Amino acid sequence: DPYSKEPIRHKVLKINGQKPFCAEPPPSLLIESFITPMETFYVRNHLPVPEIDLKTYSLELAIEEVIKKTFKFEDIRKYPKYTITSAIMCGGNRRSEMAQERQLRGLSWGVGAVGNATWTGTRLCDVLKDLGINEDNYNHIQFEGYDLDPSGTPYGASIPISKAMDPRADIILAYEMNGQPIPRDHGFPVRVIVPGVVGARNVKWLARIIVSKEESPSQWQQGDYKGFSPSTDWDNVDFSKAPAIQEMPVISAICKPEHAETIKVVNGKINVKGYAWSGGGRKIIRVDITNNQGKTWYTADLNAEDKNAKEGRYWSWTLWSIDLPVKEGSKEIEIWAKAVDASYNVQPESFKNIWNLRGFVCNAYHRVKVKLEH
Ligand code: MTE
Ligand code: MO
Repeated sequence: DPYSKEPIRHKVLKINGQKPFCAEPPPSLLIESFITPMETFYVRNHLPVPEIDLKTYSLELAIEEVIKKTFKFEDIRKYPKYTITSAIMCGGNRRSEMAQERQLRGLSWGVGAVGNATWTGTRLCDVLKDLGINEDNYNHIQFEGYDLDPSGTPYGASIPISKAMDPRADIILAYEMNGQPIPRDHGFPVRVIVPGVVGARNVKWLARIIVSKEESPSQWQQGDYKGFSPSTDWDNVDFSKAPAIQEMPVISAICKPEHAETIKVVNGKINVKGYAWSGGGRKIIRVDITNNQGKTWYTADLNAEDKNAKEGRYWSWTLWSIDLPVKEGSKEIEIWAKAVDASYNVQPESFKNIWNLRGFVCNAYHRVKVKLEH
């Protein structure tokens, strides 16, 4: 069994897939702190977790097929050390809600396929600068992991070279998560963090960085993590016709109370909490909450703690909270949330017209129904 040497995981994680391991924390726990603890950070593996010895670990840097450098762990650490705070979100986060609209294929994620952590390491742009490449001659930076499928093919993904070489993109070859060595499930000893970009490009257990004219040939770049129209089905889908998902759109979720929970009304109000995030470094500027299908909108208090983030480089999530008024004597309430980002992008109202066959970018208004106790 290639899965016999998996790490031990926290009991609180809700398991969506055992082999490969995929799991998320419960919503109320998810938003308890601005920085997500490593133990309860969601895990999305596609293959068995590789066993890597720091002493023999190496990272290859290649231009097309030619290996130019081989770094040991210490070589990576010689570069100036940077720390950023960034959320990572799976492209399938909140897929279970889209699946209720119409059947689709993919793991049934709730709202917990996201986490916010500090990442410390070497900037990708510094390493690429040392390779002496001319950005005009290439188009993509590919990443390969040490995790292999049964045929020996590694997990892989790529990002555009313009993004990879931009110091303002804050892309980190991270060797620490929340100030500790990166745990095995999250990419020990080195993973790439591409802030504001879909989780799938944040390759763990980094084995190889390839400067190329082409995108990563991997299944996860070419034949997955792409979006389509609601009328595209498995009979007519052509994955070569859609671009790979990179930056994520604006999204939010209500995490407390959870759907179907019973909660106590205090002074005519209930406390509602959640997160909001947008890709591409676009800060969350507002979160709107309604208790009556949008006839009245209330603005939530934002708790955007990443005070050091510069304009256009807000990679963290934003936690929000509101004391929402409820109608006197009402037994049930449906709460909706929608977020607005710095470009005034707003979430779509429903899943109907954004449904796609693989269930990616599930960012419609989040809706929960709760029972009230007066
Ligand atoms: N990197 C490797 N090598 N193998 C993987 O399976 N999964 C990707 C990405 N990087 C993956 C990977 C996906 S789809 C996501 S959403 C994130 O890692 C999840 O990161 P996490 O498990 O640290 O939360
Ligand atoms: Mo993912």
